[in-house]
Amino acid sequence: VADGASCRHVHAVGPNQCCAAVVQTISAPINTVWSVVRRFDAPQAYKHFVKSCRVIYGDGVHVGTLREVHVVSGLPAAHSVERLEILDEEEHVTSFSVVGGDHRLQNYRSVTTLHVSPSGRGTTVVESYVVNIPAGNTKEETCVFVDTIVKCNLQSLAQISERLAANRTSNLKSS
Ligand code: A8S
Repeated sequence: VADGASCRHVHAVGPNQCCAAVVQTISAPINTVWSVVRRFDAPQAYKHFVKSCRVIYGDGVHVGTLREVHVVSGLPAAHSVERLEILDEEEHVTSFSVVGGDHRLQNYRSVTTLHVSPSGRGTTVVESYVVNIPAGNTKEETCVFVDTIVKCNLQSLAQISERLAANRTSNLKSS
Protein backbone atom coordinates (compact mmCIF):
# COMPACT_ATOMS: atom_id res chain seq x y z
CA VAL A 1 0.00 0.00 0.00
CA ALA A 2 1.73 3.21 -1.10
CA ASP A 3 -0.42 6.34 -0.91
CA GLY A 4 -0.69 9.52 1.14
CA ALA A 5 -2.48 7.84 4.02
CA SER A 6 0.38 5.37 4.55
CA CYS A 7 2.71 8.10 5.85
CA ARG A 8 0.49 8.36 8.94
CA HIS A 9 1.94 5.06 10.20
CA VAL A 10 5.33 6.58 10.95
CA HIS A 11 5.58 6.57 14.75
CA ALA A 12 8.24 7.95 17.04
CA VAL A 13 9.12 4.93 19.15
CA GLY A 14 10.92 5.42 22.48
CA PRO A 15 13.39 2.92 24.00
CA ASN A 16 10.78 1.46 26.34
CA GLN A 17 8.03 1.22 23.76
CA CYS A 18 6.92 -1.26 21.19
CA CYS A 19 5.36 -0.65 17.83
CA ALA A 20 3.71 -2.97 15.32
CA ALA A 21 1.05 -3.07 12.61
CA VAL A 22 -1.75 -5.41 11.64
CA VAL A 23 -3.16 -5.66 8.10
CA GLN A 24 -6.62 -6.95 7.21
CA THR A 25 -8.22 -7.29 3.80
CA ILE A 26 -11.98 -6.84 3.61
CA SER A 27 -14.35 -7.71 0.75
CA ALA A 28 -16.35 -4.51 1.03
CA PRO A 29 -16.08 -1.04 -0.51
CA ILE A 30 -13.88 1.47 1.29
CA ASN A 31 -16.88 3.75 2.05
CA THR A 32 -18.71 0.90 3.79
CA VAL A 33 -15.69 0.09 5.97
CA TRP A 34 -15.16 3.79 6.68
CA SER A 35 -18.80 4.19 7.81
CA VAL A 36 -18.01 1.81 10.70
CA VAL A 37 -14.45 2.95 11.51
CA ARG A 38 -15.20 6.69 11.52
CA ARG A 39 -17.62 6.40 14.47
CA PHE A 40 -15.34 7.42 17.35
CA ASP A 41 -18.45 7.45 19.55
CA ALA A 42 -19.33 3.81 18.80
CA PRO A 43 -16.29 1.49 18.90
CA GLN A 44 -18.56 -1.27 20.22
CA ALA A 45 -19.98 -1.57 16.68
CA TYR A 46 -17.00 -3.81 15.88
CA LYS A 47 -14.75 -4.08 18.94
CA HIS A 48 -16.09 -7.09 20.82
CA PHE A 49 -14.11 -6.31 23.99
CA VAL A 50 -15.98 -3.01 24.36
CA LYS A 51 -19.05 -3.32 26.57
CA SER A 52 -20.09 0.33 26.44
CA CYS A 53 -18.80 3.72 25.37
CA ARG A 54 -19.80 7.29 25.98
CA VAL A 55 -18.41 10.58 24.77
CA ILE A 56 -17.34 12.60 27.82
CA TYR A 57 -15.95 15.65 26.01
CA GLY A 58 -16.42 17.04 22.50
CA ASP A 59 -18.69 16.07 19.64
CA GLY A 60 -17.19 12.81 18.38
CA VAL A 61 -15.81 14.20 15.13
CA HIS A 62 -13.31 16.83 16.20
CA VAL A 63 -9.79 16.18 17.45
CA GLY A 64 -9.73 16.32 21.23
CA THR A 65 -13.03 14.48 21.71
CA LEU A 66 -12.76 12.09 24.66
CA ARG A 67 -14.57 8.79 25.06
CA GLU A 68 -14.82 6.56 28.08
CA VAL A 69 -14.77 2.90 27.10
CA HIS A 70 -15.79 0.06 29.42
CA VAL A 71 -14.46 -3.35 28.48
CA VAL A 72 -15.94 -6.79 29.10
CA SER A 73 -14.92 -8.71 32.21
CA GLY A 74 -12.03 -11.17 32.10
CA LEU A 75 -9.52 -8.62 30.81
CA PRO A 76 -6.77 -7.05 32.93
CA ALA A 77 -8.70 -3.75 32.79
CA ALA A 78 -12.17 -2.32 33.24
CA HIS A 79 -12.07 1.00 31.46
CA SER A 80 -10.05 3.34 29.31
CA VAL A 81 -10.26 7.04 28.42
CA GLU A 82 -9.37 7.72 24.79
CA ARG A 83 -8.75 10.90 22.79
CA LEU A 84 -9.53 11.37 19.10
CA GLU A 85 -6.29 12.39 17.37
CA ILE A 86 -7.13 12.18 13.64
CA LEU A 87 -10.39 11.84 11.71
CA ASP A 88 -9.59 12.49 8.07
CA GLU A 89 -12.69 11.81 6.00
CA GLU A 90 -10.92 12.35 2.65
CA GLU A 91 -7.89 10.17 3.25
CA HIS A 92 -9.76 7.62 5.42
CA VAL A 93 -7.41 7.92 8.38
CA THR A 94 -8.33 7.82 12.05
CA SER A 95 -6.24 7.75 15.19
CA PHE A 96 -6.78 7.75 18.92
CA SER A 97 -4.60 7.77 21.99
CA VAL A 98 -5.24 6.32 25.43
CA VAL A 99 -5.09 9.08 28.03
CA GLY A 100 -6.46 7.36 31.14
CA GLY A 101 -8.05 4.30 32.65
CA ASP A 102 -7.13 1.39 34.90
CA HIS A 103 -5.22 -0.77 32.41
CA ARG A 104 -1.51 -1.34 31.71
CA LEU A 105 -1.30 0.13 28.20
CA GLN A 106 0.27 3.49 29.03
CA ASN A 107 0.77 5.91 26.11
CA TYR A 108 -1.08 3.68 23.66
CA ARG A 109 -1.71 5.32 20.32
CA SER A 110 -3.01 3.72 17.16
CA VAL A 111 -3.47 4.88 13.59
CA THR A 112 -5.91 3.16 11.23
CA THR A 113 -5.85 3.77 7.48
CA LEU A 114 -8.09 2.36 4.77
CA HIS A 115 -6.94 1.73 1.21
CA VAL A 116 -8.70 0.51 -1.91
CA SER A 117 -7.20 -2.96 -2.35
CA PRO A 118 -5.00 -3.66 -5.36
CA SER A 119 -7.81 -5.68 -7.00
CA GLY A 120 -9.96 -2.54 -6.84
CA ARG A 121 -12.94 -4.33 -5.29
CA GLY A 122 -12.15 -4.51 -1.60
CA THR A 123 -10.44 -2.60 1.18
CA THR A 124 -7.13 -3.07 2.92
CA VAL A 125 -7.02 -1.85 6.51
CA VAL A 126 -3.72 -1.08 8.20
CA GLU A 127 -3.69 -0.46 11.94
CA SER A 128 -0.40 0.42 13.59
CA TYR A 129 0.23 1.21 17.23
CA VAL A 130 2.87 2.27 19.68
CA VAL A 131 2.68 1.64 23.43
CA ASN A 132 4.88 1.64 26.52
CA ILE A 133 6.18 -1.76 27.60
CA PRO A 134 4.70 -2.28 31.08
CA ALA A 135 7.12 -2.91 33.95
CA GLY A 136 7.60 -6.65 34.34
CA ASN A 137 6.71 -7.46 30.73
CA THR A 138 8.88 -7.98 27.68
CA LYS A 139 8.48 -6.28 24.33
CA GLU A 140 7.31 -9.59 22.82
CA GLU A 141 4.64 -10.14 25.50
CA THR A 142 3.31 -6.64 25.00
CA CYS A 143 3.13 -7.01 21.22
CA VAL A 144 1.43 -10.40 21.45
CA PHE A 145 -1.21 -8.98 23.82
CA VAL A 146 -1.97 -5.92 21.70
CA ASP A 147 -1.72 -7.76 18.35
CA THR A 148 -4.33 -10.24 19.61
CA ILE A 149 -6.79 -7.46 20.47
CA VAL A 150 -6.19 -5.54 17.23
CA LYS A 151 -6.48 -8.70 15.08
CA CYS A 152 -9.79 -9.59 16.75
CA ASN A 153 -11.08 -6.07 16.15
CA LEU A 154 -10.10 -6.07 12.48
CA GLN A 155 -11.55 -9.53 11.84
CA SER A 156 -14.79 -8.37 13.38
CA LEU A 157 -14.64 -5.17 11.28
CA ALA A 158 -14.30 -7.36 8.18
CA GLN A 159 -17.34 -9.47 9.08
CA ILE A 160 -19.52 -6.47 9.85
CA SER A 161 -18.46 -4.51 6.75
CA GLU A 162 -18.98 -7.52 4.48
CA ARG A 163 -22.46 -8.05 5.92
CA LEU A 164 -23.29 -4.33 5.46
CA ALA A 165 -22.03 -4.42 1.87
CA ALA A 166 -24.11 -7.52 1.07
CA ASN A 167 -27.24 -5.91 2.56
CA ARG A 168 -26.68 -2.69 0.64
CA THR A 169 -26.35 -4.62 -2.61
CA SER A 170 -29.56 -6.61 -2.03
CA ASN A 171 -31.44 -3.43 -1.01
CA LEU A 172 -30.39 -1.85 -4.31
CA LYS A 173 -31.57 -4.89 -6.26
CA SER A 174 -34.97 -5.02 -4.58
CA SER A 175 -35.73 -1.31 -4.98
C1 A8S B 1 -8.35 -0.79 20.64
C2 A8S B 1 -7.07 -1.43 21.05
C3 A8S B 1 -6.70 -1.90 22.27
C4 A8S B 1 -7.56 -1.86 23.41
C5 A8S B 1 -7.26 -2.24 24.65
C6 A8S B 1 -5.31 -2.46 22.39
C7 A8S B 1 -8.19 -2.27 25.82
O1 A8S B 1 -9.42 -1.64 25.46
C8 A8S B 1 -8.44 -3.70 26.16
C9 A8S B 1 -7.73 -4.33 27.18
C10 A8S B 1 -6.72 -3.68 27.93
O2 A8S B 1 -6.10 -4.25 28.81
C11 A8S B 1 -6.43 -2.27 27.61
O3 A8S B 1 -8.43 -0.38 19.47
C12 A8S B 1 -7.62 -1.51 27.03
O4 A8S B 1 -9.29 -0.67 21.41
C13 A8S B 1 -9.43 -4.49 25.35
C14 A8S B 1 -8.69 -1.33 28.10
C15 A8S B 1 -7.11 -0.13 26.60
